Amino acid sequence: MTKLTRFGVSLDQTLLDEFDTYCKDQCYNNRSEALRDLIRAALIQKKCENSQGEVAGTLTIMYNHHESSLAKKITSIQHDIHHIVSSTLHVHLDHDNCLEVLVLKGNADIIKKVSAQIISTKGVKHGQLILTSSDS
Ligand code: NI
Repeated sequence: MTKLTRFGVSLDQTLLDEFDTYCKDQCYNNRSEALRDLIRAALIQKKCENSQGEVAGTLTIMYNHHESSLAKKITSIQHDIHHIVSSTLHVHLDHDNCLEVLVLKGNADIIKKVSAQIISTKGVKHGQLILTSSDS
């Protein structure tokens, strides 16, 4: 673990009150942990905006497997980027719908492009990409 450094932050009272409410709502026991997480989130977001950045992420999609050739299309896209798809989880949600979670690792730009391609495929009812990085 790296050395902890203390630093002072000046905030107006209203902003501090809002931050304390945020900390309470998010179940933080202290401001420091909440602030660390917010800083990490900002740094990860910055890294994910950089197309050269190496990131990891999960793409969650929900689709109706009865849709003509949809499952085949989604599998085909995944095979095109097999070096980026680390793992997949497929759950048969009910008679019609499938939930799929792809664990992706690699270039941020490619991950964002392919995720958008999958989410926008006709028949995909809902999809969301969450990016993260182990560097922050
Ligand atoms: Ni299924």
